[in-house]
Amino acid sequence: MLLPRTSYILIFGLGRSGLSMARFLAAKGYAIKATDMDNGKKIYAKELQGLGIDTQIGFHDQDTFNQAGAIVVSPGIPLDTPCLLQAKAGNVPLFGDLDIFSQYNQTPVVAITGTNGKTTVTTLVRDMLEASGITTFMGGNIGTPLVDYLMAKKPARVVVAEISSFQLDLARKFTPEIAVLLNISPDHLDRYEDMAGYCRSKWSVFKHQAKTDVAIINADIPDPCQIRPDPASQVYEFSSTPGTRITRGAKVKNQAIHLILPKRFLDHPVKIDCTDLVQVPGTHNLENMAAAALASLCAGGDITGISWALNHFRGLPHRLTFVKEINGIRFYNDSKATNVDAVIRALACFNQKVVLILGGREKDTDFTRLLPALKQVKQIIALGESARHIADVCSQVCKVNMVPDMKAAVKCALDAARPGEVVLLSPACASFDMYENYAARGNDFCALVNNPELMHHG
Ligand code: UMA
Repeated sequence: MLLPRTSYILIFGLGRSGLSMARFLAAKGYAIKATDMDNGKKIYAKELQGLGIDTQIGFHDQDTFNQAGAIVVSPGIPLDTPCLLQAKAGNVPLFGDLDIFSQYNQTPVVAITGTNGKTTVTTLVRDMLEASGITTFMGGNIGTPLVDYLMAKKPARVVVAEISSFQLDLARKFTPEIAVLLNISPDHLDRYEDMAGYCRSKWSVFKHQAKTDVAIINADIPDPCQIRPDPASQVYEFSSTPGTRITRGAKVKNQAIHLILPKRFLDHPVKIDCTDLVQVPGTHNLENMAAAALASLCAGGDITGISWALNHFRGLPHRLTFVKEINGIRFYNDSKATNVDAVIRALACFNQKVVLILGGREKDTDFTRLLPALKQVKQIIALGESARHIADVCSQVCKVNMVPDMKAAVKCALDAARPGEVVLLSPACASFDMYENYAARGNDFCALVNNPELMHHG
Protein backbone atom coordinates (compact mmCIF):
# COMPACT_ATOMS: atom_id res chain seq x y z
CA MET A 1 0.00 0.00 0.00
CA LEU A 2 1.90 3.03 -1.22
CA LEU A 3 0.33 6.40 -1.80
CA PRO A 4 0.37 7.09 -5.54
CA ARG A 5 2.79 9.73 -6.83
CA THR A 6 1.01 10.11 -10.17
CA SER A 7 -1.12 13.05 -9.07
CA TYR A 8 -1.35 15.13 -5.87
CA ILE A 9 -2.58 13.77 -2.53
CA LEU A 10 -5.54 15.68 -1.14
CA ILE A 11 -5.58 16.10 2.64
CA PHE A 12 -9.26 16.35 3.57
CA GLY A 13 -9.62 18.14 6.91
CA LEU A 14 -7.04 20.31 8.66
CA GLY A 15 -7.69 19.30 12.25
CA ARG A 16 -4.88 17.80 14.30
CA SER A 17 -4.53 14.66 12.21
CA GLY A 18 -4.87 16.39 8.83
CA LEU A 19 -2.23 18.97 9.71
CA SER A 20 0.14 16.28 10.93
CA MET A 21 -0.30 14.25 7.73
CA ALA A 22 0.09 17.32 5.51
CA ARG A 23 3.39 18.24 7.18
CA PHE A 24 4.71 14.67 7.10
CA LEU A 25 3.76 13.85 3.50
CA ALA A 26 5.09 17.19 2.24
CA ALA A 27 8.39 16.38 3.95
CA LYS A 28 8.35 13.02 2.16
CA GLY A 29 8.19 14.84 -1.15
CA TYR A 30 4.56 14.19 -2.10
CA ALA A 31 2.64 16.82 -4.05
CA ILE A 32 -0.04 17.88 -1.57
CA LYS A 33 -3.26 19.87 -1.64
CA ALA A 34 -5.26 20.43 1.53
CA THR A 35 -8.82 21.54 2.11
CA ASP A 36 -10.99 22.41 5.11
CA MET A 37 -14.46 23.96 5.19
CA ASP A 38 -13.68 25.87 8.36
CA ASN A 39 -12.44 29.43 7.71
CA GLY A 40 -10.73 29.32 11.11
CA LYS A 41 -8.12 26.97 9.59
CA LYS A 42 -6.80 29.88 7.50
CA ILE A 43 -4.28 30.42 10.32
CA TYR A 44 -2.38 27.43 8.91
CA ALA A 45 -2.46 28.56 5.27
CA LYS A 46 0.85 30.44 5.38
CA GLU A 47 2.76 27.61 7.05
CA LEU A 48 1.33 25.03 4.65
CA GLN A 49 1.97 27.15 1.57
CA GLY A 50 5.54 27.51 2.82
CA LEU A 51 5.75 23.71 2.65
CA GLY A 52 4.59 23.81 -0.96
CA ILE A 53 1.02 22.77 -0.10
CA ASP A 54 -1.82 24.25 -2.11
CA THR A 55 -4.63 25.10 0.36
CA GLN A 56 -8.37 25.51 -0.21
CA ILE A 57 -9.82 26.74 3.08
CA GLY A 58 -13.42 27.84 3.68
CA PHE A 59 -14.71 25.84 0.71
CA HIS A 60 -14.42 22.47 -1.04
CA ASP A 61 -13.87 22.25 -4.78
CA GLN A 62 -15.25 19.00 -6.22
CA ASP A 63 -12.73 18.99 -9.10
CA THR A 64 -9.90 19.00 -6.56
CA PHE A 65 -11.39 15.84 -5.05
CA ASN A 66 -12.03 14.16 -8.41
CA GLN A 67 -8.56 14.82 -9.82
CA ALA A 68 -6.58 13.74 -6.74
CA GLY A 69 -4.33 10.66 -6.90
CA ALA A 70 -5.63 9.79 -3.43
CA ILE A 71 -7.56 11.46 -0.64
CA VAL A 72 -6.35 11.27 2.95
CA VAL A 73 -9.46 11.66 5.10
CA SER A 74 -9.45 12.94 8.69
CA PRO A 75 -11.18 10.56 11.12
CA GLY A 76 -13.93 13.02 12.07
CA ILE A 77 -15.21 13.31 8.48
CA PRO A 78 -18.12 10.97 7.69
CA LEU A 79 -17.39 8.74 4.71
CA ASP A 80 -20.76 9.58 3.14
CA THR A 81 -19.79 13.24 2.74
CA PRO A 82 -20.93 14.10 -0.83
CA CYS A 83 -17.54 15.25 -2.18
CA LEU A 84 -16.01 11.98 -0.98
CA LEU A 85 -18.77 9.85 -2.47
CA GLN A 86 -18.32 11.51 -5.85
CA ALA A 87 -14.55 11.13 -5.85
CA LYS A 88 -14.88 7.50 -4.77
CA ALA A 89 -17.30 6.85 -7.60
CA GLY A 90 -14.51 8.08 -9.91
CA ASN A 91 -12.16 5.51 -8.30
CA VAL A 92 -10.06 7.94 -6.30
CA PRO A 93 -8.68 5.83 -3.40
CA LEU A 94 -9.28 6.97 0.19
CA PHE A 95 -6.72 6.58 2.96
CA GLY A 96 -6.75 7.30 6.68
CA ASP A 97 -4.06 8.21 9.17
CA LEU A 98 -3.47 4.57 10.17
CA ASP A 99 -2.42 3.81 6.59
CA ILE A 100 0.12 6.61 6.48
CA PHE A 101 1.41 5.69 9.94
CA SER A 102 1.68 1.96 9.16
CA GLN A 103 3.45 2.59 5.87
CA TYR A 104 6.37 4.32 7.60
CA ASN A 105 6.36 3.09 11.21
CA GLN A 106 9.02 0.59 12.39
CA THR A 107 8.21 0.51 16.12
CA PRO A 108 6.03 -2.19 17.77
CA VAL A 109 2.49 -0.94 18.38
CA VAL A 110 0.01 -1.61 21.18
CA ALA A 111 -3.40 -0.59 19.74
CA ILE A 112 -6.28 -0.06 22.14
CA THR A 113 -9.87 0.18 21.00
CA GLY A 114 -13.35 -0.29 22.45
CA THR A 115 -16.41 1.84 23.11
CA ASN A 116 -15.42 2.91 26.63
CA GLY A 117 -12.18 3.05 28.59
CA LYS A 118 -9.79 3.52 25.64
CA THR A 119 -8.10 6.62 26.99
CA THR A 120 -7.78 5.19 30.51
CA VAL A 121 -6.20 1.96 29.24
CA THR A 122 -3.93 3.75 26.78
CA THR A 123 -2.66 5.98 29.59
CA LEU A 124 -2.22 3.02 31.94
CA VAL A 125 -0.25 1.00 29.37
CA ARG A 126 2.00 4.01 28.78
CA ASP A 127 2.53 4.41 32.55
CA MET A 128 3.12 0.68 33.10
CA LEU A 129 5.68 0.43 30.30
CA GLU A 130 7.51 3.60 31.32
CA ALA A 131 7.59 2.32 34.92
CA SER A 132 9.13 -0.89 33.53
CA GLY A 133 11.88 1.13 31.85
CA ILE A 134 10.44 0.96 28.33
CA THR A 135 10.25 4.25 26.43
CA THR A 136 6.92 4.92 24.73
CA PHE A 137 5.14 7.27 22.36
CA MET A 138 1.46 7.67 23.23
CA GLY A 139 -0.91 8.93 20.53
CA GLY A 140 -3.89 8.34 18.29
CA ASN A 141 -7.48 9.17 19.23
CA ILE A 142 -6.20 10.26 22.64
CA GLY A 143 -5.07 13.54 21.06
CA THR A 144 -1.56 13.47 19.55
CA PRO A 145 -1.81 12.19 15.97
CA LEU A 146 0.11 8.95 15.40
CA VAL A 147 1.79 10.47 12.35
CA ASP A 148 3.53 12.93 14.72
CA TYR A 149 5.59 9.96 15.89
CA LEU A 150 7.06 9.58 12.42
CA MET A 151 8.48 13.10 12.79
CA ALA A 152 9.65 12.60 16.41
CA LYS A 153 13.32 13.22 17.08
CA LYS A 154 13.72 10.23 19.40
CA PRO A 155 12.39 6.77 18.59
CA ALA A 156 10.42 4.98 21.32
CA ARG A 157 10.53 1.25 22.04
CA VAL A 158 6.75 0.94 21.91
CA VAL A 159 3.98 3.07 20.39
CA VAL A 160 0.86 3.02 22.59
CA ALA A 161 -2.07 3.98 20.38
CA GLU A 162 -5.69 4.75 21.21
CA ILE A 163 -7.65 3.78 18.11
CA SER A 164 -11.21 4.83 17.24
CA SER A 165 -13.62 3.03 14.96
CA PHE A 166 -13.43 6.02 12.60
CA GLN A 167 -9.71 5.40 12.15
CA LEU A 168 -10.26 1.66 11.66
CA ASP A 169 -12.91 2.28 8.98
CA LEU A 170 -10.28 3.72 6.66
CA ALA A 171 -7.41 1.41 7.55
CA ARG A 172 -6.38 -0.90 4.71
CA LYS A 173 -3.56 -2.68 6.49
CA PHE A 174 -3.05 -1.78 10.14
CA THR A 175 -0.99 -4.51 11.84
CA PRO A 176 -0.49 -3.79 15.56
CA GLU A 177 1.75 -6.34 17.32
CA ILE A 178 -0.63 -6.16 20.29
CA ALA A 179 -4.28 -5.19 19.86
CA VAL A 180 -6.79 -4.76 22.68
CA LEU A 181 -10.58 -4.74 22.37
CA LEU A 182 -12.07 -3.49 25.66
CA ASN A 183 -15.81 -3.66 25.07
CA ILE A 184 -18.47 -2.87 22.48
CA SER A 185 -21.78 -1.16 23.18
CA PRO A 186 -23.98 1.10 21.04
CA ASP A 187 -22.27 4.39 20.09
CA HIS A 188 -21.78 6.55 16.99
CA LEU A 189 -24.90 5.02 15.41
CA ASP A 190 -25.30 8.24 13.44
CA ARG A 191 -22.15 7.22 11.50
CA TYR A 192 -22.90 3.51 11.01
CA GLU A 193 -25.74 1.86 9.16
CA ASP A 194 -26.45 -0.37 12.15
CA MET A 195 -24.86 -1.89 15.25
CA ALA A 196 -23.35 -4.71 13.17
CA GLY A 197 -21.46 -2.11 11.11
CA TYR A 198 -20.04 -0.52 14.25
CA CYS A 199 -19.05 -3.95 15.68
CA ARG A 200 -17.37 -4.95 12.41
CA SER A 201 -15.33 -1.77 12.57
CA LYS A 202 -14.17 -2.48 16.13
CA TRP A 203 -13.29 -6.14 15.47
CA SER A 204 -11.27 -5.12 12.40
CA VAL A 205 -8.42 -4.07 14.71
CA PHE A 206 -7.34 -7.75 14.61
CA LYS A 207 -7.88 -8.23 10.87
CA HIS A 208 -4.29 -8.04 9.66
CA GLN A 209 -2.51 -9.47 12.69
CA ALA A 210 -0.04 -12.33 12.20
CA LYS A 211 0.36 -15.56 14.20
CA THR A 212 3.06 -14.06 16.39
CA ASP A 213 0.93 -11.03 17.31
CA VAL A 214 -1.28 -10.79 20.37
CA ALA A 215 -5.04 -10.12 20.62
CA ILE A 216 -6.38 -9.13 24.05
CA ILE A 217 -10.16 -9.42 24.14
CA ASN A 218 -12.87 -8.91 26.73
CA ALA A 219 -14.40 -12.39 26.97
CA ASP A 220 -17.86 -10.96 27.73
CA ILE A 221 -18.40 -8.92 24.57
CA PRO A 222 -21.85 -9.92 23.30
CA ASP A 223 -21.95 -11.11 19.71
CA PRO A 224 -25.62 -11.13 18.68
CA CYS A 225 -24.82 -10.65 14.99
CA GLN A 226 -22.18 -13.45 15.09
CA ILE A 227 -19.53 -11.33 13.48
CA ARG A 228 -16.75 -11.96 15.99
CA PRO A 229 -13.76 -13.05 13.90
CA ASP A 230 -11.25 -15.70 14.88
CA PRO A 231 -8.00 -13.69 14.92
CA ALA A 232 -4.89 -15.32 13.45
CA SER A 233 -2.94 -13.98 16.44
CA GLN A 234 -2.61 -15.44 19.96
CA VAL A 235 -5.73 -14.58 21.91
CA TYR A 236 -5.68 -13.74 25.63
CA GLU A 237 -8.95 -12.86 27.30
CA PHE A 238 -10.01 -10.92 30.38
CA SER A 239 -13.25 -10.92 32.33
CA SER A 240 -14.87 -9.74 35.55
CA THR A 241 -18.02 -11.84 35.12
CA PRO A 242 -18.29 -14.53 37.85
CA GLY A 243 -19.16 -17.44 35.53
CA THR A 244 -16.58 -16.71 32.82
CA ARG A 245 -13.54 -19.02 32.90
CA ILE A 246 -10.25 -17.58 31.73
CA THR A 247 -7.45 -20.02 30.94
CA ARG A 248 -4.99 -17.54 29.46
CA GLY A 249 -5.31 -13.86 30.26
CA ALA A 250 -6.74 -12.05 33.28
CA LYS A 251 -9.61 -12.66 35.67
CA VAL A 252 -10.97 -9.89 37.88
CA LYS A 253 -12.23 -11.39 41.15
CA ASN A 254 -12.70 -10.05 44.69
CA GLN A 255 -11.02 -6.69 43.94
CA ALA A 256 -7.94 -8.45 42.52
CA ILE A 257 -6.53 -9.14 39.05
CA HIS A 258 -5.35 -12.72 38.47
CA LEU A 259 -2.92 -12.94 35.55
CA ILE A 260 -2.01 -16.15 33.70
CA LEU A 261 0.10 -15.90 30.55
CA PRO A 262 2.58 -18.12 28.67
CA LYS A 263 6.05 -18.23 30.25
CA ARG A 264 7.61 -15.91 27.69
CA PHE A 265 5.43 -13.09 29.11
CA LEU A 266 5.02 -14.15 32.77
CA ASP A 267 6.96 -16.81 34.73
CA HIS A 268 4.06 -17.85 36.95
CA PRO A 269 0.46 -16.74 37.67
CA VAL A 270 0.32 -13.44 39.54
CA LYS A 271 -2.38 -11.85 41.70
CA ILE A 272 -2.49 -8.04 41.92
CA ASP A 273 -4.56 -6.82 44.87
CA CYS A 274 -6.55 -3.71 43.95
CA THR A 275 -8.42 -3.06 47.22
CA ASP A 276 -6.49 0.15 47.85
CA LEU A 277 -7.12 1.66 44.41
CA VAL A 278 -10.16 3.64 45.57
CA GLN A 279 -9.36 6.65 43.37
CA VAL A 280 -10.55 4.79 40.27
CA PRO A 281 -13.85 3.19 41.29
CA GLY A 282 -15.96 0.55 39.56
CA THR A 283 -15.65 -2.97 38.18
CA HIS A 284 -15.22 -1.50 34.71
CA ASN A 285 -12.02 0.17 35.89
CA LEU A 286 -10.72 -3.15 37.24
CA GLU A 287 -11.37 -4.59 33.76
CA ASN A 288 -9.47 -1.67 32.27
CA MET A 289 -6.56 -2.32 34.61
CA ALA A 290 -6.57 -6.04 33.77
CA ALA A 291 -6.50 -5.31 30.04
CA ALA A 292 -3.71 -2.77 30.51
CA ALA A 293 -1.66 -5.21 32.60
CA LEU A 294 -1.99 -7.92 29.94
CA ALA A 295 -1.00 -5.55 27.12
CA SER A 296 1.95 -4.25 29.11
CA LEU A 297 3.24 -7.75 29.95
CA CYS A 298 3.02 -8.75 26.29
CA ALA A 299 4.87 -5.55 25.31
CA GLY A 300 7.78 -6.30 27.67
CA GLY A 301 6.57 -4.65 30.91
CA ASP A 302 7.16 -6.28 34.30
CA ILE A 303 4.95 -6.82 37.36
CA THR A 304 6.88 -4.29 39.46
CA GLY A 305 6.31 -1.53 36.89
CA ILE A 306 2.69 -2.54 36.40
CA SER A 307 1.94 -2.48 40.14
CA TRP A 308 3.70 0.85 40.54
CA ALA A 309 1.66 2.40 37.74
CA LEU A 310 -1.62 1.04 39.16
CA ASN A 311 -0.85 2.41 42.60
CA HIS A 312 0.01 5.84 41.25
CA PHE A 313 -2.88 6.15 38.77
CA ARG A 314 -5.43 8.71 39.92
CA GLY A 315 -7.87 8.37 37.02
CA LEU A 316 -8.33 10.83 34.18
CA PRO A 317 -10.25 14.10 34.28
CA HIS A 318 -13.97 14.07 33.43
CA ARG A 319 -14.30 10.34 34.12
CA LEU A 320 -16.32 9.85 37.26
CA THR A 321 -14.23 12.45 39.04
CA PHE A 322 -15.27 13.64 42.50
CA VAL A 323 -15.70 17.43 42.37
CA LYS A 324 -16.97 18.63 45.75
CA GLU A 325 -19.24 17.89 48.68
CA ILE A 326 -21.83 20.58 49.44
CA ASN A 327 -24.22 20.17 52.37
CA GLY A 328 -23.53 16.43 52.38
CA ILE A 329 -24.28 16.13 48.64
CA ARG A 330 -21.40 14.71 46.59
CA PHE A 331 -20.96 16.08 43.04
CA TYR A 332 -19.26 13.93 40.36
CA ASN A 333 -18.13 14.94 36.87
CA ASP A 334 -18.40 12.15 34.27
CA SER A 335 -18.62 14.41 31.21
CA LYS A 336 -16.65 11.85 29.15
CA ALA A 337 -19.65 9.46 29.39
CA THR A 338 -20.91 10.16 25.88
CA ASN A 339 -22.93 6.96 25.41
CA VAL A 340 -25.55 5.03 27.37
CA ASP A 341 -23.24 2.21 28.44
CA ALA A 342 -20.83 4.63 30.09
CA VAL A 343 -23.72 6.03 32.18
CA ILE A 344 -24.80 2.53 33.22
CA ARG A 345 -21.24 1.81 34.39
CA ALA A 346 -21.08 5.09 36.30
CA LEU A 347 -24.40 4.47 38.08
CA ALA A 348 -23.20 0.99 39.08
CA CYS A 349 -20.46 2.67 41.17
CA PHE A 350 -22.96 4.26 43.59
CA ASN A 351 -25.19 2.76 46.28
CA GLN A 352 -26.70 6.14 47.14
CA LYS A 353 -29.60 7.90 45.44
CA VAL A 354 -28.45 9.86 42.39
CA VAL A 355 -29.64 13.04 40.71
CA LEU A 356 -28.47 12.48 37.13
CA ILE A 357 -27.69 15.23 34.62
CA LEU A 358 -28.16 13.85 31.09
CA GLY A 359 -28.25 15.25 27.58
CA GLY A 360 -26.37 16.88 24.73
CA ARG A 361 -26.05 15.81 21.10
CA GLU A 362 -27.29 12.28 20.64
CA LYS A 363 -25.98 9.77 18.10
CA ASP A 364 -29.20 7.93 17.18
CA THR A 365 -29.17 6.89 20.81
CA ASP A 366 -31.53 4.29 22.27
CA PHE A 367 -32.21 5.79 25.71
CA THR A 368 -34.54 2.90 26.64
CA ARG A 369 -31.35 0.91 27.39
CA LEU A 370 -30.89 3.25 30.36
CA LEU A 371 -34.22 2.43 32.00
CA PRO A 372 -33.19 -0.67 34.00
CA ALA A 373 -30.24 1.29 35.46
CA LEU A 374 -32.41 4.14 36.73
CA LYS A 375 -33.63 2.37 39.89
CA GLN A 376 -31.47 4.46 42.20
CA VAL A 377 -31.97 7.68 40.20
CA LYS A 378 -34.40 9.95 42.05
CA GLN A 379 -34.48 12.61 39.33
CA ILE A 380 -33.08 13.24 35.86
CA ILE A 381 -32.16 16.72 34.75
CA ALA A 382 -32.12 16.87 30.96
CA LEU A 383 -30.41 19.50 28.84
CA GLY A 384 -29.21 20.04 25.30
CA GLU A 385 -30.60 18.90 21.96
CA SER A 386 -31.65 15.52 23.31
CA ALA A 387 -33.54 16.82 26.40
CA ARG A 388 -36.99 16.25 24.89
CA HIS A 389 -36.09 12.74 23.69
CA ILE A 390 -34.70 11.85 27.14
CA ALA A 391 -37.80 13.22 28.87
CA ASP A 392 -40.09 11.23 26.53
CA VAL A 393 -38.26 7.98 27.22
CA CYS A 394 -37.27 8.26 30.88
CA SER A 395 -40.27 9.97 32.46
CA GLN A 396 -42.06 6.61 32.52
CA VAL A 397 -39.73 5.46 35.32
CA CYS A 398 -38.30 8.64 36.84
CA LYS A 399 -39.03 12.32 37.35
CA VAL A 400 -37.41 14.36 34.53
CA ASN A 401 -36.81 18.12 34.57
CA MET A 402 -35.79 19.84 31.33
CA VAL A 403 -33.45 22.82 31.75
CA PRO A 404 -31.95 25.29 29.24
CA ASP A 405 -28.28 25.10 30.26
CA MET A 406 -25.69 23.71 32.67
CA LYS A 407 -26.16 26.52 35.17
CA ALA A 408 -29.85 25.71 35.47
CA ALA A 409 -28.99 22.00 35.61
CA VAL A 410 -26.61 22.43 38.54
CA LYS A 411 -29.07 24.66 40.44
CA CYS A 412 -31.91 22.23 39.84
CA ALA A 413 -29.71 19.31 40.97
CA LEU A 414 -28.78 21.10 44.18
CA ASP A 415 -32.49 21.64 44.93
CA ALA A 416 -33.36 18.02 44.17
CA ALA A 417 -30.59 16.25 46.10
CA ARG A 418 -30.56 15.63 49.87
CA PRO A 419 -27.57 15.05 52.18
CA GLY A 420 -25.99 11.65 51.55
CA GLU A 421 -27.03 11.68 47.89
CA VAL A 422 -25.02 12.15 44.72
CA VAL A 423 -25.28 14.59 41.81
CA LEU A 424 -23.77 13.00 38.72
CA LEU A 425 -23.07 14.66 35.36
CA SER A 426 -22.95 11.63 33.04
CA PRO A 427 -24.63 12.89 29.88
CA ALA A 428 -24.86 9.80 27.56
CA CYS A 429 -24.42 12.26 24.68
CA ALA A 430 -21.74 14.20 22.84
CA SER A 431 -21.21 17.80 23.93
CA PHE A 432 -20.99 19.50 20.54
CA ASP A 433 -24.47 21.10 20.67
CA MET A 434 -23.36 23.32 23.58
CA TYR A 435 -19.59 23.02 23.99
CA GLU A 436 -16.38 22.61 22.01
CA ASN A 437 -15.81 19.17 23.55
CA TYR A 438 -16.55 17.00 26.60
CA ALA A 439 -13.73 18.62 28.55
CA ALA A 440 -15.24 22.10 28.15
CA ARG A 441 -18.58 20.69 29.33
CA GLY A 442 -16.96 19.04 32.36
CA ASN A 443 -15.01 22.20 33.18
CA ASP A 444 -18.20 24.27 33.05
CA PHE A 445 -19.92 21.83 35.42
CA CYS A 446 -16.98 21.92 37.86
CA ALA A 447 -16.78 25.73 37.75
CA LEU A 448 -20.50 25.99 38.56
CA VAL A 449 -20.26 23.47 41.41
CA ASN A 450 -17.27 25.35 42.78
CA ASN A 451 -19.04 28.73 42.54
CA PRO A 452 -20.00 29.58 46.15
CA GLU A 453 -22.48 32.25 45.11
CA LEU A 454 -24.48 29.86 42.99
CA MET A 455 -24.24 26.91 45.34
CA HIS A 456 -25.04 28.63 48.65
CA HIS A 457 -27.40 31.48 47.81
CA GLY A 458 -28.95 30.30 44.58
N1 UMA B 1 -14.24 19.16 7.75
C1 UMA B 1 -14.30 19.67 6.47
N2 UMA B 1 -15.36 19.31 5.69
C2 UMA B 1 -16.33 18.48 6.11
C3 UMA B 1 -16.26 17.94 7.42
C4 UMA B 1 -15.19 18.33 8.22
O1 UMA B 1 -13.43 20.41 6.05
O2 UMA B 1 -17.26 18.20 5.34
C5 UMA B 1 -13.07 19.52 8.57
C6 UMA B 1 -13.42 20.15 9.90
O3 UMA B 1 -13.58 21.55 9.76
C7 UMA B 1 -12.21 19.76 10.75
C8 UMA B 1 -11.70 18.49 10.08
O4 UMA B 1 -12.39 18.34 8.87
O5 UMA B 1 -11.21 20.76 10.70
C9 UMA B 1 -12.07 17.23 10.88
O6 UMA B 1 -11.10 16.92 11.70
P1 UMA B 1 -11.33 15.80 12.81
O7 UMA B 1 -12.68 15.91 13.41
O8 UMA B 1 -10.94 14.46 12.30
O9 UMA B 1 -10.36 16.38 13.93
P2 UMA B 1 -8.85 16.09 14.33
O10 UMA B 1 -8.43 17.32 15.05
O11 UMA B 1 -8.03 15.63 13.20
O12 UMA B 1 -9.06 14.98 15.44
C10 UMA B 1 -8.98 13.60 15.12
C11 UMA B 1 -9.94 12.85 16.06
N3 UMA B 1 -11.29 13.35 15.90
C12 UMA B 1 -12.34 12.53 15.61
O13 UMA B 1 -12.21 11.35 15.40
C13 UMA B 1 -13.70 13.17 15.54
C14 UMA B 1 -9.50 13.08 17.49
O14 UMA B 1 -10.32 12.28 18.36
C15 UMA B 1 -8.04 12.65 17.66
O15 UMA B 1 -7.61 12.95 18.97
C16 UMA B 1 -7.16 13.39 16.64
O16 UMA B 1 -7.66 13.15 15.30
C17 UMA B 1 -5.68 12.94 16.68
O17 UMA B 1 -5.54 11.63 16.22
C18 UMA B 1 -11.29 13.00 19.14
C19 UMA B 1 -12.66 12.34 19.07
O18 UMA B 1 -13.66 12.99 19.36
C20 UMA B 1 -10.86 13.02 20.60
N4 UMA B 1 -12.75 11.05 18.71
C21 UMA B 1 -14.01 10.31 18.69
C22 UMA B 1 -14.35 9.79 20.07
O19 UMA B 1 -13.44 9.61 20.88
O20 UMA B 1 -15.55 9.52 20.30
C23 UMA B 1 -13.88 9.12 17.76
